[in-house]
Amino acid sequence: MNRVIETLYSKLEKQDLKGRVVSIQRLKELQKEIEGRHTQELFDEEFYQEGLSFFSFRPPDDLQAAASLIVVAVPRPQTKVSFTWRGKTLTLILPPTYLGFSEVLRQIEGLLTEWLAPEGYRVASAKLPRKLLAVRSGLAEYGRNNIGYIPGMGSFFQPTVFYSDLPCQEDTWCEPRMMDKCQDCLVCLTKCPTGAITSERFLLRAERCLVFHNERSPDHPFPDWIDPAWHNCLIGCMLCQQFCPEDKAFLKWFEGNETFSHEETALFLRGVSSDQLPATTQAKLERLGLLYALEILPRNLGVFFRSPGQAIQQNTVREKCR
Ligand code: B12
Ligand code: SF4
Ligand code: SF4
Repeated sequence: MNRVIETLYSKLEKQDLKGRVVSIQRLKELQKEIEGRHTQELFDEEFYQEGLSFFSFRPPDDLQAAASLIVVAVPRPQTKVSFTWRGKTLTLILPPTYLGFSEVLRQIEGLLTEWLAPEGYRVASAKLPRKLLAVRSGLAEYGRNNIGYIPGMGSFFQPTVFYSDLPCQEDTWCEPRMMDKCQDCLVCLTKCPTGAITSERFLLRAERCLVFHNERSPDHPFPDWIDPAWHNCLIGCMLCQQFCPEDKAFLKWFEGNETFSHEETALFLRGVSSDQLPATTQAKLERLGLLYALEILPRNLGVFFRSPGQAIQQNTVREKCR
C-alpha cells in the first residue's frame, strides 16, 4: 500500500474515524450502477429527480487531475429536541447525522487537507452516492434496511467523500455486501410501517419511506396513506435502526438537547421565517443545523400537535425514539 495512504489510515484510526481510498476509475462504476438502475426503472421517477439527480460523476474543475476518491466515516449520535406546548413537553429525536451535518464535512475536509497538503496533494468535496461508495470501497456493508453499517459504528455514522489527486494504484473495491447478521433477521422489514423495505427486492422503495416525505419541501403535505401515528422523529425516522440488533450498542448515544418554549413552538407551527424569530431561537436552530428546516416544521411538528395546541393523545413518540 502507498505510504501516504497507510499513514492516512492510521491518522484516521487515531481520531476514531475509518477511511478508504479508491481509484478514480471507480467513478464510472458508481455512475453505471446508479444510472443503470434508473434506466431499468427501479426508482420512482419523482424520487429520482428529487433525491438522486444531484449526483455529479466528474471531478470539480479545480481538481480535474483527481486520481482517487477518499471516503471517511464519522461516528454520529442522535439528538433530542424538546417542544413545550400548553404545559406539555414532547421530546422528539433527530436521527444520527442531522446535527452538524455540514460542520462534519468541513472538519473532515480540513483534516484531510492538513494531512495531505504537506505531501503535495489536495482534496475537494464530491456530490456522489456516499453510502454506495462506502460499501463498494469495503468500508461498510448494507443492512437489509439499505442503510450502511460499519463494525464499531453500526449505522450511526456519516460517510463523507472527497476527490483527491493522491494516487491510488491498488484499492479494496468490492461487490455490494449485506451483513451476515441480516441473513436470519427480518426485524427492520417487520418494523418498517410503510412497506419501504420489502421481501420482493433488496433496493428500498424510497418513495414509501417516511424520510422521503418528511424531508420534502413544504408544498408536499403528507399523503393520506401515511398513518400519522407512524411519525416518530422531528425529521427522519428511526424505526429500522432502533430495533436493529447491530445498532443496539449505539441507541443510547445522544448529543445536544435543545428545548423550545411554548412561544417558540407556536412560531414554528405558524411557519414564520427566520427573520421573524428571536435571535436566541435562531441560534438554537443554527446549533441544531435546522435553520434550513424551518419551512417544513409546520407540517412535521403538526403531526405531533394535531391542531395547534393539542398533542396527539395516542402518540408514543417518546418511547419509540428512545
Ligand atoms: C436519497 C437518499 C435518501 C432517500 C432514499 C434512501 C435510499 N436507500 O436510497 C431517503 C430520503 C428515503 C433517505 C432516507 C434515509 N437516509 Co438517506 N440518503 C440519500 C442520499 C442523498 C442518496 C442515497 C442513494 O444513493 N440512494 C440510491 C440507492 C440506489 O442507493 P442504495 O440505497 O445505496 O442502494 C443500493 C442497494 O440497494 C444495493 N443493492 C441492490 N440490490 C442488492 C442486493 C444485495 C444482496 C445487496 C447486498 C445490495 C443490493 O444496490 C443499490 C445501489 O445500486 C444519501 C447521501 C449521498 N450523497 O449519498 C443519503 C444517505 C445515504 N442517507 C443517510 C441516512 C442516515 C438516511 C436515514 C437512515 C435517515 C433517518 N434515520 O431518517 C434514512 C434511511 C432510510 C433507508 N432505510 O434507507 C446517510 C447514510 C448513513 C449510513 N449509515 O448509511 C446518507 C449517506 C446521508 C448522510 N447523512 O450522510 N435517504
Ligand atoms: S434489523 Fe436485522 S435484517 Fe435489518 S439491518 Fe438489522 S440485522 Fe439486518
Ligand atoms: S426509515 Fe422508517 S419508513 Fe424508511 S425504511 Fe426505515 S423504518 Fe421504513
